[in-house]
Amino acid sequence: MSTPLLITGLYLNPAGRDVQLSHGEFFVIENLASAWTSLAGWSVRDAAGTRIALPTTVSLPPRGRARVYTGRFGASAGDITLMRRRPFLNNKGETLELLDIGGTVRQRFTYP
Ligand SMILES: [Ca+2]
Repeated sequence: MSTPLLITGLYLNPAGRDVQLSHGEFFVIENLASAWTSLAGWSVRDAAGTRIALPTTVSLPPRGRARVYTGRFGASAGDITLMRRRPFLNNKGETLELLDIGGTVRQRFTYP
């Protein structure tokens, strides 16, 4: 299925706390479209079934990408933070689903 947004990377287990400032776990999301794409209404779901909404106020530029940090602390400019206090990406491996506004699974990304 064609999708404007795609998960292209998972960084599951950084050294230290997984929700620490600027060095925590994250996934990478890319906008494949030639227009800006809003993340509003999109969500991700991990293998344990935890579903997390992406920020409603963020759009990615054409062909743009961003790191989506689990943590609640600030990251570098252009990165996204989910503001969660606890990590959710399984350190031993993870399958992350990307769901669109209608709740349809558009992608399953497994690492490793
Ligand atoms: Ca983790």
